[in-house]
Amino acid sequence: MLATTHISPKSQQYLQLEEEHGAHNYHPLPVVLDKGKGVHVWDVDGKQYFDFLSGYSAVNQGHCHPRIINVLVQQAQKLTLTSRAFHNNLLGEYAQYITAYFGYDKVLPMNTGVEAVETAIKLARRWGYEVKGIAEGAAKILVCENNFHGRTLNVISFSNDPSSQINYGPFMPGYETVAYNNIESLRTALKDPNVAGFLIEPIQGEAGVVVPDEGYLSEAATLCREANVLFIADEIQTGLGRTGMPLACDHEDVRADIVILGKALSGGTIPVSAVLADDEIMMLIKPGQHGSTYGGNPLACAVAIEALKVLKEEKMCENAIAQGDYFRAKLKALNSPYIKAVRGKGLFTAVVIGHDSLGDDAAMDLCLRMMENGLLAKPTHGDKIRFAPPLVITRKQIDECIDIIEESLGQFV
Ligand code: IF1
Repeated sequence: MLATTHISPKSQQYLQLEEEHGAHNYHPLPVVLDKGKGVHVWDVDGKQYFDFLSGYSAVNQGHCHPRIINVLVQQAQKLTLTSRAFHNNLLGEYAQYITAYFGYDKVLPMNTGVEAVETAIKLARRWGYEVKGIAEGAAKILVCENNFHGRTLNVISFSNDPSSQINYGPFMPGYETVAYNNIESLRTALKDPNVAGFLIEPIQGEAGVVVPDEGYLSEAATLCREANVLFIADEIQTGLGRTGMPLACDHEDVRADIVILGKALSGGTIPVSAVLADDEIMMLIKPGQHGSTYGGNPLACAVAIEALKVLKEEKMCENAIAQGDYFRAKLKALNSPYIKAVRGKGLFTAVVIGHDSLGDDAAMDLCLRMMENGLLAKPTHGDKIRFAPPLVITRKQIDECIDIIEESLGQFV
């Protein structure tokens, strides 16, 4: 049974406005936030919370990081958008910085994560026809079961989550699903000579922080190379320090043919995404064959450079590993009968909640109790709760959060 939550009159006013005038395409926790700083957010009544969702890993650097906000404000007062009809003074500097940062020849700048996913799929198909020699219109992209790559019609075409797909058809052809973390399933699918690319989340986020077996990513990359198929890593949620490395693929020294970035690329300020690839792939898109109004705008370029600098200079990857390992160890040490599993890498953790005495809404019930106790997290797919605080969290703050989680579990009935 869901915990009863107290919603203040002030919060109620905001919820009412959303309810009346906004589309009902989400069901958020009943909390209204109006301030964020570092690992904390505050609601309209001034109550402080630890943010353990981080905007779905868009706020890795912490809310309103001073250096990123300063660059945002400075650039916003100079030049925000030129369109790509003209050059601007920051795109070249940004392209040089991010390609050197990750070790690729070129970057194609976009805005939202799904736009970058769409871009990567177009690149892979284009490569399939013009380099691999697949017959026009026959190119296939392999995707994983329980994937999440965004919500455009093309991308939901290869989702197997009914809530993402139902009554949105007809869907785009050219996709084949393989089992995640299953080398034999991939090996079989790669026998098809029309396969151009394999699109994968190095750790599946929405599916509940599903970490593949050690070695899976590197073996999958090897099979793709042997089959002359592009390995496409969607690092929108797993990248930029979340798992303790610049890219989650780095844990296995896998160099994807195409890397997709988003979310924390702007430190949670404005939508900035990017596709990285070498010339053999990236130069297949000629002038006028792809783009977007805001892609590569000077404001995004300035913010993204600073967001990347901050990650490195403040050693957020190292902190993600240290604090993430500590957090999971402390969670397991609770020995709670309600925690069935704890998994993750870096500061990307999920727990599976369940017990005979609990109903199906146990994960949401626990999230509501944690909210009352000062920590915000949200269930994903029923019984899993994702715990992903900003990468600036300290050990002391982890201890405070473990206490909140323990107290909330203790209130479970
Ligand atoms: C929502 C979660 C969902 C992503 C990966 C691409 C995108 C995402 C691996 C698209 C976006 C967001 C979307 C947001 C909630 C959140 C999410 F997985 F992070 F929890 F939905 F599954 N690849 N994930 O995680 O990026 O276009 O949104 O910038 O749609 O509810 P986007």
